[in-house]
Amino acid sequence: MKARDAMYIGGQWRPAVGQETIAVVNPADEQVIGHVPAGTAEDVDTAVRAARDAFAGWAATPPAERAAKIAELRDVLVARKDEIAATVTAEMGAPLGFSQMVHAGVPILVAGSYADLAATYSFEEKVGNSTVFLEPVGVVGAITPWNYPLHQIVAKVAPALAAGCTVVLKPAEDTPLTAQLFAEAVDEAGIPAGVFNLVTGLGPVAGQALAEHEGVDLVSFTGSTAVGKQIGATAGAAVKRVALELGGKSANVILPSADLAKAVSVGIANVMGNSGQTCSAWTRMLVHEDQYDEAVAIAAAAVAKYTVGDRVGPLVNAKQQARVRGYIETGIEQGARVVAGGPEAPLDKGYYVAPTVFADVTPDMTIAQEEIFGPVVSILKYADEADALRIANGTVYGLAGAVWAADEAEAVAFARRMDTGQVDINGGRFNPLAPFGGYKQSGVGRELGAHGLSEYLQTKSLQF
Ligand code: TXE
Repeated sequence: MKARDAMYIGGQWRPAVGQETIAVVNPADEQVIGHVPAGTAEDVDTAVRAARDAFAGWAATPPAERAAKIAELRDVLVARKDEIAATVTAEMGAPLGFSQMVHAGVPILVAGSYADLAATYSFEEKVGNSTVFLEPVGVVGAITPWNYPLHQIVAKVAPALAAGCTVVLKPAEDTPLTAQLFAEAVDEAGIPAGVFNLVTGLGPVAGQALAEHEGVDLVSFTGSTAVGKQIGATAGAAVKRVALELGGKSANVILPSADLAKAVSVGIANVMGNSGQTCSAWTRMLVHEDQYDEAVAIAAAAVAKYTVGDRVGPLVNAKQQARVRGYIETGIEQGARVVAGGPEAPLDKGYYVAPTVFADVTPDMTIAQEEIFGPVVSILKYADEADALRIANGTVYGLAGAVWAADEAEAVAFARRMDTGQVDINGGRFNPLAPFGGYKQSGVGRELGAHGLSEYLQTKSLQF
């Protein structure tokens, strides 16, 4: 995918108002692979106007027709799957196999699920003597991160379009090529001009202008908790709808009855995938004290299989690499024991971090509290179930998690007491229809499935 020096607004590729550009870097070899426009508030304004102009027509388009367009978009994503995978790998570094399966594969499932939902969802309900209409909120400002460049876009744009909203997207500055490819796919699918618009640019410039724009009715943001709080405050002051998908520090709770070897090795795999740059990653492994040493040994053996460069890609940029290495150093300073990996960069070139496992981690340590966003697992010890629950719930986050037990009902009972939005029981299996989102500071609102669609709707009731 060759970088375009234009932005997709009102159904056309147009140059930005200013001359500034953003360099796109391949994190595996640190080479610049292209430049894209750094949009400004003026570009955002043009895009929001285009989305506003397109809104009435798209909102009035019958849901079945919107569904057909989303299905066409899904088909284009299928046809361009290899190109998507190669682009994601080039700009954020994930191994190609992972990009094909996850970065290109999952958005196809999600787009398909919204093609189905748009066709079947009840946009009208009867309640007593009232009819309730579920109407699109309006113009959506979508701000997305780089960790799952296409998934994060599709998880916002597909439900917004299904609901009848129009969208202005500001993707992460690290991964604009995937966003340009998505805009091409929207165009190819014949989605009407202005329904989807793309403005590339820096977060504090284009992102902030989009979040603050008066013509935006709903801001949907995925990214850091710090920026999410700021966007939530801005939206609150303007009485504007907001959806926030923020950080996580998810617990992988291995109850004593579980298959220990499986729970530990799947737990390691869960964090190593995407080099730990997953908001829902099970970064805290909780093991009963009687099984602790055995679990640490299994984890050490499991992580040894994750060779750097081959199975574990680089982090997205130098800043994230420095941040993660800093967390590893903090872990050591605070007394955690390195079982594998460590802070040294494993390769001379590329933003790599060694797959790292810490033992003897206590709940108050920084590495057990803050989101690291790298290939780093902390193994914590618990004395009994009450202790495990206290540790699991003992962070400001509540995005995801896992529970393992011989008896499913035992795992479910524990999961119900966790303050978190999604829990995998004995490994779980990805479900594109399952609502995803956070308790506590992990966010506001849900993505995916019917719950994700309802974020983009507002209700009007007529009494008879
Ligand atoms: O996030 P930012 P960064 C977490 C993770 C990571 C940390 C920092 O812990 O280490 O955040 O990552 C846009 N107004 N997550 O610095 O800055 C920005 O351009 C409006 C978790 O990359 O939040 C990008 O499009 N927008 C996470 C998006 O926000 C602004 C995924 C995310 O970037 C803005 C990514 C502003 N003032 C990071 N400043 C998850 N929940 O999956 C930045 N942006």
